[in-house]
Amino acid sequence: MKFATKAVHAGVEPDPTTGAIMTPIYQTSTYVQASPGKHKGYEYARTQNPTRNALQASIAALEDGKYGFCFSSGLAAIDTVIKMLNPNDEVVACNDLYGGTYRLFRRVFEKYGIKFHFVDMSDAENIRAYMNKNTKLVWIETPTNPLLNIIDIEAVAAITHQFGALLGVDNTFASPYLQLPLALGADIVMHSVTKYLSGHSDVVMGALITNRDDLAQQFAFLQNASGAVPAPQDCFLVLRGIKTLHLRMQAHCINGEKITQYLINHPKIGKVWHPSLPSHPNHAIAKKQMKGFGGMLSFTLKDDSVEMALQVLEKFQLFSLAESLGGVESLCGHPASMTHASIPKEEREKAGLKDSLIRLSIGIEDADDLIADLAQALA
Ligand code: P1T
Repeated sequence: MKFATKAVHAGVEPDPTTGAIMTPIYQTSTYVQASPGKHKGYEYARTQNPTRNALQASIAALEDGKYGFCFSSGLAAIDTVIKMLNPNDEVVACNDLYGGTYRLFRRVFEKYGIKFHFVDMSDAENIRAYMNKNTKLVWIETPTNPLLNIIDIEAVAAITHQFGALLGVDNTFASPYLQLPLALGADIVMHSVTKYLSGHSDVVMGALITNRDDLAQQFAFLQNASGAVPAPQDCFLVLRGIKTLHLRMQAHCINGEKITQYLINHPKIGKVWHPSLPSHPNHAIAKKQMKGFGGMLSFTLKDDSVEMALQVLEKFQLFSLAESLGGVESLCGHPASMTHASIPKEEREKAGLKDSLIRLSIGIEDADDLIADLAQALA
């Protein structure tokens, strides 16, 4: 089945009791049993819920995966992956990544004896120096947040597997419409469903997808044992959002490239980070592993001061100044003080994230209106 058909249909069956074409919101905490252990496949809603099952099947299908699991946030999904590890295990992660992921690794899991290395993976070979017999997981975002670095998934998977470790790919910025990490060798795909999958800025949710039976068993165990499950109404909203994922992503990509072109030709702009640019160091890899370049971009001004960046951010009228991304409406943000404030300044700067960086999540509005807003804010 082609992607658009899966987005509309996968995981969703007419409701067996009424024929309702849309999966109902099964707003229940428990299920009645005929006698102890004799039930219709559902015992308790932390363990299973039909609305969640439909969504999990839909997201698994979109990623060309066998199994999908949903969690109450993207971070809860990553938390589940790290909980498979043991003290003294090591993780090699990319050095540019969402601030909350960095905080989870360093401030929550390090104290349980798990060691994290943050590595520039613009060349996949860079990870070799950090791989050893204790390395159990390589964790990447591509494109990365907020610097839009592109990591060669196939190349990283090959090295990861030589060392017997697992590769997890946070596919939030690309969405499964643009990139399918399992097909490129990843063992685990993760999403902040909050973003493109949901698409309408009204849900916080996470997901894990895998083809491996052993990992699926562990995810199911941890989903139930730790209990960070999403609510049925949120699952319904994401099922609804996914039906237009392909159309939204096409619009995000078209607008993303138009805005990039506008910015690179603007006299007040210093540097633009977007994988569509031939000058992007891994443009060729983006072309190889992605179907389009996406709607996220970052830039700095020629006047590279934080004060000027903040002034521009305050001037936007159509772009809303807010954390998050991937919704139909355009957002702007200041990573250093917002989404990435939990990464120490010296770590941010080592990864190339300046305090003057502005990040845009390009929505699906008319590009002319977005450009007019940029023009007036930059003026
Ligand atoms: O917010 P939550 O659903 O828990 O997802 C965390 C997360 C994980 N991975 C990536 C790549 C992300 O971008 C995020 C969340 N990011 C933002 C809120 C943001 O504005 O960047």
